[in-house]
Amino acid sequence: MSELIATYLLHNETNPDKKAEEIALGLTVGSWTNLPELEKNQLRKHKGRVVSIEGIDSEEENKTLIRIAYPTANFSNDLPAILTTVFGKLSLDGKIKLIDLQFEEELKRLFPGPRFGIEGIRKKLNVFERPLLMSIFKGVLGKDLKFLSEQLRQQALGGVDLVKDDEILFENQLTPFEKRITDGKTILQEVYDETGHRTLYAVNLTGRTSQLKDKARKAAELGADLLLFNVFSYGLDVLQELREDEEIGLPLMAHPAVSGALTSSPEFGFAHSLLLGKLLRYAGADLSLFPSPYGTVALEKSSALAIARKLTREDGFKKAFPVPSAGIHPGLVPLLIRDFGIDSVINAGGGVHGHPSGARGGGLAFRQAIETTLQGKLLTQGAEQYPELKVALELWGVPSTEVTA
Ligand code: 1AE
Repeated sequence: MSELIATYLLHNETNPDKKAEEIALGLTVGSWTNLPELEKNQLRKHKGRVVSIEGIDSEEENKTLIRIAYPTANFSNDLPAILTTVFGKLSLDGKIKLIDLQFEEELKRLFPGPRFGIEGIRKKLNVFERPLLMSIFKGVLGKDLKFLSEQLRQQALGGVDLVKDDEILFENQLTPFEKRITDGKTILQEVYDETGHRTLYAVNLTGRTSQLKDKARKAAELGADLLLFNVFSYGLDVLQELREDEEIGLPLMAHPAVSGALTSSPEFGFAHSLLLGKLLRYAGADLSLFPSPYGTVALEKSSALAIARKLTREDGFKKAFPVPSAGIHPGLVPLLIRDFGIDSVINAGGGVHGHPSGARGGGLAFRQAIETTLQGKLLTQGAEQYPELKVALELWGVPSTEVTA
């Protein structure tokens, strides 16, 4: 019998064995024990199974990891059905966190995974030997296309590989979706003709769910490079729908907006690595943004690394880019490369636009920080060679324990 195994973390559960059995029963056949023999036999193949119960040593708290196997016959092959089965009512039932889901091969094959993945995005850019650099439009609400175009040009001239919309830029009259794509293409082509540097633009796909596919298809028709998507404002299955649509066929960049409400508690919700790592990858994200351990909105290092692992380990799908973000400046580059390796994207908004020489200077400072780090040098050494990096380090500093990657 094919099964999906869910791992949960229980806090201060006085009788974990009983709780585990209640979950295995309650989330599947419910009142199985009280039914006549014939019905019991029919229901047996649908009952959940307690796989393991494991106490975790902790001085302050009593924690238990339990694993429950759910027959795949209980649900249809989609994430809404799977999540409702393994964490539907249960998510409301006390201190319980869903840590992981283990899919058997047969079930896993029904999910698409990234269309392009790390390799496909790298091929589009022809950049293979370093982390990619991404910047974010900032301060664009209420601004027109002329403003956006100039900001895009400056970012591209700074040598960034990707520019993404701010996730809070929605459909509006001053910078409509379709014009952002077409004008953006013109600017980026001009920069490419001038400098030979290719930058791709991720446009924010927003609006009502019923209109997303048409909008995304139009984006593809207009030659958009990538789509940015606020997955957790919509749902993982909406991401999967976009991924599976052959007329769209664009790389998908998943923004973590709203996900903190689902992941941040140590006692409730989903593990970061499950939601922002494994499930985003299964549903088809090519890039996943999440807070790095170092910036303004920081994640615990172990959580950030666990997300990256789920995005990049061998799992039968293409690998997706980890994008540790939020409050990133050039001084943090060595730490990011040390922790996330070269198959990651360094992503910054304020750290690019806040550079005293503007977005071009900000982009250059990041590229210089990456180059210096990959040469095995300290940033302070790079600053002797590169004025943009020197200014950035003076402004934002270098972590007190400077590292080479
Ligand atoms: C975790 C997402 C980060 C993000 O989307 C964003 O806009 C960051 O901006 P900065 O780099 O913190 O200015």
